[in-house]
Amino acid sequence: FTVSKVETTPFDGQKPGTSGLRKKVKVFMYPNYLHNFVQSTFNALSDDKVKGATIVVSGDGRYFSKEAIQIIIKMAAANGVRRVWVGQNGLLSTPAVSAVIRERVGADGSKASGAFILTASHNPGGPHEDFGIKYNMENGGPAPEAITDQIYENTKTIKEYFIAEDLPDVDISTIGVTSLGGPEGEFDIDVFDSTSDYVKLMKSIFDFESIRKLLASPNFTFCYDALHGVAGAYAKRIFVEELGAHESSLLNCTPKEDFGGGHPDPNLTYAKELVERMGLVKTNYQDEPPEFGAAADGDADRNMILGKRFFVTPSDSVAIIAANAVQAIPYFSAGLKGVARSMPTSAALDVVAKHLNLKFFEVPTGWKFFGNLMDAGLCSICGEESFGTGSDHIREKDGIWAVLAWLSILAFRNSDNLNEGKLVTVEDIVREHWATYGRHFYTRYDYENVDAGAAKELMAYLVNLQSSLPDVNKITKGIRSDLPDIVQADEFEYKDPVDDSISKHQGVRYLFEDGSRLVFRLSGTGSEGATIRLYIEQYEKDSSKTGRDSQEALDPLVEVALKLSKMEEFTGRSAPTVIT
Ligand code: VG1
Ligand code: CO
Repeated sequence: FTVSKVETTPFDGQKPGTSGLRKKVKVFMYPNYLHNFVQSTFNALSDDKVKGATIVVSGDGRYFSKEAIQIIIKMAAANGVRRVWVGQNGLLSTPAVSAVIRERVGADGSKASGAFILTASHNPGGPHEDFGIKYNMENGGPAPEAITDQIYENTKTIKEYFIAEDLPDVDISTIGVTSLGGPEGEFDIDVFDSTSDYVKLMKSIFDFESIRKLLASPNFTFCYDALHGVAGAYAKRIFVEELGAHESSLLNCTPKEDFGGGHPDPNLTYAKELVERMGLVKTNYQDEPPEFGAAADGDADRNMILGKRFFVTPSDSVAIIAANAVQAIPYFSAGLKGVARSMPTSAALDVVAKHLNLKFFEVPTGWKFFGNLMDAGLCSICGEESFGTGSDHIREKDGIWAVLAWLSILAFRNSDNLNEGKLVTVEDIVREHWATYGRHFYTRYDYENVDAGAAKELMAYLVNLQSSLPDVNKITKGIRSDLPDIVQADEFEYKDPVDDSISKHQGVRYLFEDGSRLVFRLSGTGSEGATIRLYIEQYEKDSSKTGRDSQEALDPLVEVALKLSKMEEFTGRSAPTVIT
């Protein structure tokens, strides 16, 4: 093949958000739009990560992925990359990409130095929906802000990109290596099985035999919903082939380009079929709900954990995994190095860390901040309220891992009595946890696709308000006199303890004397307008009160949050789009 230098002009708005660049498919299809971003990424990387290097290109299989993969292969060849690794059919979950970067060794001993991940995660897919791209580094984690800032700078000044236009399209449906000659020598495209590296890693972390026994027990029933995302490919291999679950326990496990027209977001609103099956809403379902249910998002890094007629909040989930990991999961048997959560995630994990005397970190939203801690050996388990949970086995959150972690805890707790009558259920485990550590009532309100100007004004208003505690307290007492004082209000700022980098403006927080919190921030993953997220949390230590209904317990705080922020006045919305 030969290398062409193509002239181009910059596009506005190619700033990577919380997790890469996400836009409507039709935007990505503008001539040169994807090309500019990919070249800007290559230009932001040091030479050794491009010239002669091995990179991974794959994603959740959403609409436009196949075209994008061919373009990136041609641009990689033209930029001097030596090898491109592609999951079969272009499919790799986000956690599998991370695992492949860290674990896979090519036939010639090569290792990957990074990856383009093609996904917009939980955003819908299809010709009229979203596409996305992000770059992950040598450690398997998302590019740090220094790199994403540089990418953005490059997109603003880009004048040319390089592409091997005459390189034939590669058949990515067939496993095998294609070698082609270019001006700088050989260039390989290696199409490999999407699941095997990941499955091998999972087997090294968990005791598959004990999970297999749990799934085989007549007392235990199981259900997994991939919401038509890439998780389906892994669910079949792991839950059915390796662990013996019945094929009928899998819902929507064939990956589709448009996620069946749905919203591949594992929460109580969008994972409707699973929520019905698990008995969380009244339906015509006749069958007894399964004991355990879980769902994933489009790229399989998120998870929702459900028990029979029972929802586990993601903030509780990470705390419970951390509290049980050493006993229940072989990978952690030597102890945990530390734990971490994102700022808006509830403090359930903090209480576990204190009890178990573990190092603890609170980082801004987005997985990239956990990676530095893990690379420095400071953190083993971490999570976010947004249905993201993971550990230092990779540098991304990991939906299937979270399910295996819960199955391990259930297997461990039931190891003596599996076949005699009573099962220790998901609900039992959560209620016991609350009895020991107290409960963090938690809810998140999302106002999606709000006018961007109005969202900015609301945030500016809150930032300004936050600076005077007496004023804030005067207002809140006027709304609900029964609430405790707000003792601290600020804009969250994070100094990375490893590289001392500082991230500012990470959300406005109002902290109450009793540990309750209100947090406001703007989403960084949307593709249109702005999304305001409001996070509400209340801590209850009294075990006679931890069983209360969550919405009821949070009612006073919700009222204060909405009135204090003048939410309806600013946004014109009387209700959120989604509540999780
Ligand atoms: C959201 C979540 C955040 C998560 C991010 C990426 O970001 O709140 O916790 O890390 O999505 O997840 P934001 O900026 O929209 O609040 V994924 O599964 O979309 O890669
Ligand atoms: Co995701």
